[in-house]
Amino acid sequence: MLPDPQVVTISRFLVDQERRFPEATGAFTNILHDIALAAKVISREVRKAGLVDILGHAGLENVHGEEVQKLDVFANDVLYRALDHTGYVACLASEESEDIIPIPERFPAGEYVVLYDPLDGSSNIDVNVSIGTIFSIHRKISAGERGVLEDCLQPGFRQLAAGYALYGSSTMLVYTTGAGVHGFTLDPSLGEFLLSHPGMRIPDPPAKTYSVNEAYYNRWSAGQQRLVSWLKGEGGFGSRYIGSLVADVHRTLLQGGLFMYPADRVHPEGKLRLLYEMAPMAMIVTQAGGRASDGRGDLLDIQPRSLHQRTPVYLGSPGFVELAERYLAGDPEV
Ligand code: AHM
Ligand code: MG
Repeated sequence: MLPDPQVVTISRFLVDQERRFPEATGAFTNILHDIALAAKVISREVRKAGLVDILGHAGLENVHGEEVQKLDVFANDVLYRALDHTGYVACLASEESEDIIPIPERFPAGEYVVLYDPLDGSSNIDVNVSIGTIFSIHRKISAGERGVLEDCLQPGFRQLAAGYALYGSSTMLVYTTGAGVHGFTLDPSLGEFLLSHPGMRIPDPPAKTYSVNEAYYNRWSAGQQRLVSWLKGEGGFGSRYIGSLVADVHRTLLQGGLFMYPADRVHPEGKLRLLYEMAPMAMIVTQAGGRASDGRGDLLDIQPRSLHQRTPVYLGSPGFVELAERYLAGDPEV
């Protein structure tokens, strides 16, 4: 069947959105466009991941005598090469790189900073479970021509845009620029992201679902233990945990619920990264009518101190996040 010509591609959607802001320079639209292209390239490679056994392993040569890259290294490279030369970006930061990634001197630098986790959950690749790419965009705040660390260490509420690509049973791109959350599904035959989820909102009433790695129960604080005992007991909640952040957040966005990665004895700061993972997810969820907290207050308010800082996270339907905060604070009323 032919696609309906009235379907909206991501390119058209981005241009239409830009027209609504007469002062926009187009730089921002171009960055989002470049990220969407990178997501398509990564998706194409992820779809081939199951074939590595017959085509060749990372670090080895494949049957064509070409070096095979690990997928997370590949994804990191694709994003870098999609963004480094365009003149729109001041500097980059990736979960895969220890320091900020400067724009090479031979290319012009721009006004925006892009932070990303190129392939989150990559340990899930071998078992054919969904994985994803996460990104966050800030405006450069330092005075120099090129971006510096300070430009990357901005609190989440200053993000101009955030999004993720989910390589699931379909590939989706979900993003926000602070005017709602919009989701696009990749039509592999057209090679286009098509608008499939305009104006995403966390449903109310939400699914009564909690999502946490409960194997860590014995490492948790008493408040965290009481919270989960209540959820699955009196609260009547069900449980869903994929162990792949983008997929767990995506489900929470579509169905509601409470996703948690708490601090525990082994991960005193939590496991997930503030800048590459949680600040962007927090912006998306908040824009969709939900909340994201570090267990004490809004995650978007945290002032980062370092690039790879971790944070505990409680994210999803606002009432559930507030309940979690009350348990963690030892509120005797809950
Ligand atoms: P990674 O950065 O090593 O890929 O780990 C990130 C992943 C997330 O996708 C997921 O939410 C979390 O780790 C799961 O951790 P755990 O196995 O401790 O439950
Ligand atoms: Mg990650």
